Amino acid sequence: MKRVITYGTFDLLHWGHIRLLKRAKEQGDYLIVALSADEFNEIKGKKAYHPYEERRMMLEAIRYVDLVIPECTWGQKRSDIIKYQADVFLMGDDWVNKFDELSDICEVVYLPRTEGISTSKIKNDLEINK
Ligand code: C2G
Repeated sequence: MKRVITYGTFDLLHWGHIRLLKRAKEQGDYLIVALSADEFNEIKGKKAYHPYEERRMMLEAIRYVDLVIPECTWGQKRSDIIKYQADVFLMGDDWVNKFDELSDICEVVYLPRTEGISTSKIKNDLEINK
């Protein structure tokens, strides 16, 4: 059982997120998503449109996702990987090299982001066309 873990806010869930989760699941057999809590988003300087519970419910409805846990701090990744016995830590490549220090305890994988879609693009496009 190869276990993969990934982190994010996943706000205004879109096809770029889904492609990331699909490819993440393809790296193993079990996918854990550490979902940014609302309080952590404040630390990240992000204000999610959907609160944590709704973002969690939407992620849990995705066939590629096996478990959703809260992400509350930047520093929890190492203990999460140990606690959940993750074999692969995976992020989109906007984070490339940012988490390489985790490579002593798991495989670190960065996948190409999906071009042409993002939560901020959705917000901007809706603002322009309203
Ligand atoms: N993503 C992607 N393609 C997009 C948009 C997002 O592949 N068009 C990926 C990101 O690279 C990330 C995941 O989808 O791996 C979630 O994206 P966000 O919700 O924007 O996550 P982020 O705010 O980057 O949070 O501790 C890490 C942070 O929690 C990551």
